[in-house]
Formats: sequence, structure tokens, C-alpha cells
Amino acid sequence: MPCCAYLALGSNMGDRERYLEDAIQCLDNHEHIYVSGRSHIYETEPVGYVDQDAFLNMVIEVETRLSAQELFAVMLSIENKLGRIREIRFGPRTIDLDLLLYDDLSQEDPQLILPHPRMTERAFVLVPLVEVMQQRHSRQADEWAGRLDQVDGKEGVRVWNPMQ
Ligand code: PH2
Ligand code: MG
Ligand code: MG
Repeated sequence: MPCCAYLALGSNMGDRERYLEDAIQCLDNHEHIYVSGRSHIYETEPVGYVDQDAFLNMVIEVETRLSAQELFAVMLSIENKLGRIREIRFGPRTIDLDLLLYDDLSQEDPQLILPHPRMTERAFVLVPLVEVMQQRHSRQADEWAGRLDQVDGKEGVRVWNPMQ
């Protein structure tokens, strides 16, 4: 049985939409990864380090036979391929790929903590996550919708319309 994982994507440098689409394409091109669902793209106010440009964020669902560790390694290699340079923590980035959930796996490995340790506080993650879970009729949708109700900052997360 393949497992189901949720990934958060973010970009706030250069052609932000292109980076998101290229990352999805790279993931889907991988022999053992199938992109099974995607949220809208949202434009979001920066959180944490606020003196930077607005982000585009979205969440995708993937089916994979890779382990969490292997999937995470593929994600890092895609970040590198798409020109990610790590400078300021929480600062500007061409592409950021975060592994949010991998089936029901819960682990404290400092290299890869699951579920993602900051996801419950972040409206820019929870809004697209709940959208894609509801669309995919995930059994976890109600639980995460409940957490989204409690989170602040939802007004800073808006569906992105490049024509505006
Ligand atoms: N990522 C961060 C820090 N702050 N803010 C928004 N709106 N979107 C992000 O993806 C984001 C952020 C570090 O990963
Ligand atoms: Mg991140
Ligand atoms: Mg990251």
C-alpha cells in the first residue's frame, strides 16, 4: 500500500508561481511519487520574520512508497535544484518544501520531526491543508478543520489571483 503524505510549499522570491509549479512537477516526475491532490495557491503575509515580501503558499497531497526519510531527501534535493540558498532562518526563499504529515507517523527525530512541529500555529499551512483534505475526503479533515478554527492570522491568507 502506498502511504499518503501532505507537503507545504512556499515561495517569496522571483517568479513565485513558477517555483511552486516546478517543484510539483519535479515531485510528480519521481518514479515513486504521485501528486494526488492540490490546494489553491494562496498569497500570505510573512510570519515570523516579517520584513520580507509576501509568500505564495499551497499544500499538496502525495501518494508514495518511499519512507518518510526518503521522501524528505527527495524534497531537499528539489529545493537545491530549484536554487534554494539558506541564509536567514525563516527568511526569503525561492522554494521551501515542508513535510507536514506522513500517514499517521509521529516521530521526534531532530532531522525530521513529524507531524511538522510548527504546522498547528500557521494559518498559511492550515488553510490550504484543510482545503485539500476536504477535497480528498481525508478522514483527518475534521480534526484539522477544528485546529484551523482556533488559529489566528487567517485574514493574512487569501486565495491568489494573478489577474488582480
Ligand atoms: N515560511 C517561513 C516563515 N514565514 N510566512 C509565510 N506567510 N509563508 C511561509 O511559507 C513562511 C512564512 C519559514 O519556513
Ligand atoms: Mg517552511
Ligand atoms: Mg523548510
